[in-house]
Amino acid sequence: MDCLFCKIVEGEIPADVLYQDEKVIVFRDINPQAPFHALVIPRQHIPTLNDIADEDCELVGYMLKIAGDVADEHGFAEDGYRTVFNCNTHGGQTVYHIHLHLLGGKPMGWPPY
Ligand code: IU
Repeated sequence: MDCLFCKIVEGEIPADVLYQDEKVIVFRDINPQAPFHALVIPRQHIPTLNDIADEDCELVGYMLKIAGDVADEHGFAEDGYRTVFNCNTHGGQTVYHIHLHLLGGKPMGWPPY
């Protein structure tokens, strides 16, 4: 499958990995939009949020839990952070393997445009 993030999962493309286990990998975004910007991805290939099946719900919740753990480990959980899932064109999704953006280290603006 020609999926960049599956290639990171398989170790075929290098990434700055911060955390990994049997379900997810967390790595630094190559084009950071905040002092801290990482992506939480499932090892399982799920193209978009629209493709999440009932049996994937626990995994997606786990991604959020891991994001909070990583924020805590990097010292910005208490100040706060932004998590984002982009979906399809209007959502700004460019890589079609779901990923949770974890941004921290500065106050975030709202709305996000
Ligand atoms: P998006 O939500 O699909 O737009 O986010 C994709 C992200 O993947 C984006 O922030 C890119 O900078 C990031 N990324 C990456 O970290 N490594 C890569 O090799 C590629 C994209 I291509």
